[in-house]
Amino acid sequence: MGCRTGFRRARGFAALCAAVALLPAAGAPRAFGTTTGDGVPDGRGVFARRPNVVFILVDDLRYNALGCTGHPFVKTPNIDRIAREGANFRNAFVTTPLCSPSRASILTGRYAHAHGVTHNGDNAALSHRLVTFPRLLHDAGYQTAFVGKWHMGRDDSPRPGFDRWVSFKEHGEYVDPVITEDGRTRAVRGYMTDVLTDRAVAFIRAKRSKPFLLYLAHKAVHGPFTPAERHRFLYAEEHIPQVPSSNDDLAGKPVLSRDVKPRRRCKGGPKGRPRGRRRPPMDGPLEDMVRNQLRVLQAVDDGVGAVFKALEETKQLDDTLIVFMSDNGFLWGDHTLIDKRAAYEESIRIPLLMRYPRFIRPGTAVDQFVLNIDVAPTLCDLAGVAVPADAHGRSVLPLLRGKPTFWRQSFLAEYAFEPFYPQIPTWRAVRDARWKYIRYTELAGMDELYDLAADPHEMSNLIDAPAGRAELPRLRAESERLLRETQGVPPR
Ligand SMILES: [Ca+2]
Repeated sequence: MGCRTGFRRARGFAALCAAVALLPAAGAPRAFGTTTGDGVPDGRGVFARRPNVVFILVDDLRYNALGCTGHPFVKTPNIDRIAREGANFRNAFVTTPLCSPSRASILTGRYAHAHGVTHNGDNAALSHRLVTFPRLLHDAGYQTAFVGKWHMGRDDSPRPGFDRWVSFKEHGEYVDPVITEDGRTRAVRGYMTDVLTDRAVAFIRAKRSKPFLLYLAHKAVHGPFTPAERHRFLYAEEHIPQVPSSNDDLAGKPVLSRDVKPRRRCKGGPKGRPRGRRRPPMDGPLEDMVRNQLRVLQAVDDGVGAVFKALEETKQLDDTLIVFMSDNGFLWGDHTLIDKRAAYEESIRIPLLMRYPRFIRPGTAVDQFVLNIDVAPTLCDLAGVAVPADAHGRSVLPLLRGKPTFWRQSFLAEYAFEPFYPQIPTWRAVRDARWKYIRYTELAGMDELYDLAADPHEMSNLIDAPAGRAELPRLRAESERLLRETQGVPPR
């Protein structure tokens, strides 16, 4: 099937999603529910003081690009401190590996097929209507600030629920950016990550009588990658290792073998040159791009250090939950791809760290599946705000308490086709501890099934193998169950 037909169908999918989404989500915030429904106190009985929240989001950082998540040479001591003194969620995933849909899922706790932000196009109007956790915390008495990249629409005007708003249009610029700050738009001198960190630190240091929520969403580490001047030559001598699946011959991936004029595909693996790039900073050998992304990350780590310092100097550190996560992973030549969007592990898997010593023991490792849709329920729960009844995610507080609890054993992920990226069609995937089934919903005969226990790098498609055929009915049923449970459109 050609991409034109896929696009028409994808638009239909998006329209259905939008129709579903607007019913429960539009309009005024919902009435609060009572609790997570799993016997966990909603916070009001647990904490004498409601914690402050510093939520730090980075863009396009794959899960293993930090010191604390196993990178061989990168130095991220400040980000690592969050994990060392808090929790590292070692199986964290996004429900859609794409910027805008994932951000809306983080903010609402809902799937893209329900909140309606299914693509990276202009979702400005819809994003004004989302019932977000900052909005709920603001209504419950939190002082709130948004600092950074909203990435849902070109409109940089304040979204509901924020007392302070510092943002910019679309992706912004790394050097001397134009920012909109409490209604005033102007160019500022400096490096974007540092500019945002300065605003974040000033908000932390402000005197106040209420708890606060700081939502700090960096432009970093999105391409094209322009490091801060001080990091320009960092890691110059380090060897960039090839990813394990860079030599995938794509024999079991007919989707990736189609001739659709890919824009972001690295033919020949990391040693090759990516084709079809439009912007000069994204040109060059793959190793240089990876190195430059790590250099861009370094300013984020500096910024996390500045946040720690501000919290310590104002004696708020242990009264503050710090969260660090990415909106999606990133494929650095995995299966010959450079991008996110695909259903493979490095695209859907993210780093997720939390520090809050009043609740989380230092060095906690969480191995259950935790998703981007769990962020909003968790932060509501911790702040003593009841979790909205229509959230699909769940508070992770039971996992952090370390007590046996019922938790999801599988999850659904999804992606809706975007015409500028024709290589990846619309898909829906279900993953459990061992298996992943990827259904390309607009294409016949191209589905994929992987045994992640035997084949963690997703090299061997078992969709037609006896072992795969034995698992397929169960995985299809699980996918449909999860879709129904989250008010999705059942498959044809
Ligand atoms: Ca992203």
